[in-house]
Amino acid sequence: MFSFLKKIVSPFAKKIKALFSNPPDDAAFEHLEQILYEADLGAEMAAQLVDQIRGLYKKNGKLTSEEVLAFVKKELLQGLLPYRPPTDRAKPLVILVVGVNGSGKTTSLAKLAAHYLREGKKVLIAAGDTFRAAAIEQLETWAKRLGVDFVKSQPNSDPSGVAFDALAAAKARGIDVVLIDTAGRLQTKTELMHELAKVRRICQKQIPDAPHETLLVVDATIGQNAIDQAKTFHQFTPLTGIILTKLDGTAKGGIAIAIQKQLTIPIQWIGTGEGAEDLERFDPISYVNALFS
Ligand SMILES: Nc1nc2c(ncn2[C@@H]2O[C@H](COP(=O)(O)OP(=O)(O)O)[C@@H](O)[C@H]2O)c(=O)[nH]1
Ligand SMILES: [Mg+2]
Repeated sequence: MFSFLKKIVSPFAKKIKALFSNPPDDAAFEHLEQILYEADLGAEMAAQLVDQIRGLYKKNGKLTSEEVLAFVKKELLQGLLPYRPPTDRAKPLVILVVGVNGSGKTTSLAKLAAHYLREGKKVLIAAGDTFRAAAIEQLETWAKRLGVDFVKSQPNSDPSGVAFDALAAAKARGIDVVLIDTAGRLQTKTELMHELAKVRRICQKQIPDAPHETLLVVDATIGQNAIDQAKTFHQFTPLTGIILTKLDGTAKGGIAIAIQKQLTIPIQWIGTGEGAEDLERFDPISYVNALFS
């Protein structure tokens, strides 16, 4: 699990260990704060951890680097939500995928389709990103490649209409999982956020408790902005989970921990590449363990 971490984030533990192999001076503590900050744990958590470790050294000057590492690990694990598997009781299970432009929504949706296909489910994907013709084509290409049902409408049409048609088709065809793509939107554009709320309302006209999952796709490389994005999206369209993408392209794996410490929305999945297979379930506790393995 989380094998990609070995390549990119593991040096994190190694760096901390090296730093405390000799009794630390002020520069060592500053360096530690920088390492934690660069790993994207957030400025506040980084500063707090460093203060705590300074305190530990005051009490015991003979602290070993292993003990420092064990302390950091214990602190990171504290308060992390345990893994929550996605809902799978509803049929069809309706999953709405939201997020800003380029975060990896469409790719993640295709990865989810591949995941449910492997589970033997009948999958339908809906091209709710009606903003650009190219977005509809991108999803249609995935649908063909994966061999799943596909519902679209005209470019620039109302995305709620696509959602409505997709759920009607899913009910008629005995589909197990419906994945609805949406156009990228900045969380600061209120009218676009209201459009998402409308997509949800229209889904409920077909299936009263749909969407069962609303997943925010967040690019891990944007760092602490991820937290602001999640907070605002959550206000307009209650999120049940997060897909954190592009963890393969960043040494900042700490953002996953920062998100889980600051929000009560679980990261359900992480994206670790551009292929349909590059999606892993996220369990925060195993993740922290992997960071330190
Ligand atoms: N390396 C990497 N690239 C990703 C990942 N997820 C998406 N991408 C790439 O990010 C770009 C934008 O993805 P797309 O799904 O079109 O984003 P959307 O605008 O949110 O729908 C594409 O080039 C994807 O291949 C990931 O987990 N890792
Ligand atoms: Mg897209």
